[in-house]
Amino acid sequence: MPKFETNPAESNSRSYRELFKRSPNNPILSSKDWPYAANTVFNPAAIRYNGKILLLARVEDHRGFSHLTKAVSEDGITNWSIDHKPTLEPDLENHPEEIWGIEDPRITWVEELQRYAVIYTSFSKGGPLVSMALTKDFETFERLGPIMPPEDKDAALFPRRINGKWLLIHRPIPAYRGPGAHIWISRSNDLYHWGEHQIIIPARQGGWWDANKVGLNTPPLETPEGWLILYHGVRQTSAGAIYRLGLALLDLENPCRVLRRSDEWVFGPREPYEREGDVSDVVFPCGWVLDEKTGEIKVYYGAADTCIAMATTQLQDLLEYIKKCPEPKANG
Ligand code: BMA
Repeated sequence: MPKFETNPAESNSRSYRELFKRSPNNPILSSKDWPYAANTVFNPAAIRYNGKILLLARVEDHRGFSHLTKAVSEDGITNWSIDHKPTLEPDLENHPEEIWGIEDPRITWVEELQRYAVIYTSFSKGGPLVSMALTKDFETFERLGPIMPPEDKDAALFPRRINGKWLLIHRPIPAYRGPGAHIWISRSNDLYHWGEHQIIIPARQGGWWDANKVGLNTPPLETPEGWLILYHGVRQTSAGAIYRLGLALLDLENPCRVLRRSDEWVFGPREPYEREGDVSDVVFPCGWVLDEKTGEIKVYYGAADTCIAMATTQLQDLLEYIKKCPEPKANG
C-alpha cells in the first residue's frame, strides 16, 4: 500500500479535475532509466524537434549538483533515447556562476535567430540566477551567460520581439521578502541587457494557494486569445511547501497585461510519485508541447523533485476554462 492513496483535498474538488489527464505510464522517466548514475531526473524542458519530442531534463548527481541531459522519443511517452553523458553541463572555466549546477531549463524556438533559446538557472555562489544559451541542434550550445543577477529563476523567453523588443518572464526574489516573490517581465534590444522591469503576476497574500511566492512554469504559448502560461504557487504549511499550478492568459501585444488568472489551482500533487520523493508534494513542469493537428498539449513535469511525469490536456479546454476566470484584481 502506498503511503498516500490520494490527496483527499484534491479528490473532492470538482472544478478542474478534467483539465489534465495523467499518463498511465507515469512516471515516464526516472533515474533507473538513465544510462549513467544519477540521483534524480526531473523538471524537464520539452519541445518538438525533428518531428519527435525532445526533453532536456534536469539531472541531479550524487554530489547534489545538476546538469541537463536530453531524452528523445517518437510518442513522447515511451522508448526514450537518452544521451549517455550530460548534454549541457556546468562550464566552470568560462562560467564560474555555474559552480553548483544548472537547473530547470525552458526552451523557446526563436524564428528570427533560427535558434532555440535555452533559459536555465545557474546555481552561483551568489545564489540562483538566470542564464541563457542558444542552440540549433541540442549538441552544441552558445552561452550568453547570466542575464539576470541573483536571486532570480523560473525564466523563459517569448518567441518573437513584441513592439521591437525581446521579452523575458522571470521571478526575482527580493532580499526583503515581506511583499512576496512575484512574476516579472523585462525587455531587451539585444538579449544581453534587460530593463523596463515590471511585475505582471503578483503572489497573492494570506490564505491563497499562491500566496507569497509564484513563478513561471511553462514558456508562453501563443494562442489566438493571448499568451497562455502555467505558473506555480507555493503554499507553506506546517508540514512543508506544496507546489501547485495555476493558469494565466496574457495580452498578445502587451503581455504585461494579464487578461485572466485562475483563482483555483488547476493541477496539484495527488499521485504517490508526486507526493513522495526528495522534495514531497511538488509538480513542476518546465515544458509543454502542442500538437497543432489535434489540439492536444502534453505537459512534462518533475514530480517530487525525483522523476518525470506527463499529463495531457486540450488547448481548447484550457482556453474555455481561463476565459471563465476572473480578470485579476490589483491586490488579490
Ligand atoms: C523551486 C525550484 C525547483 C524545485 C522546487 C521544489 O524553487 O528550485 O527546481 O522543483 O523548488 O523543490
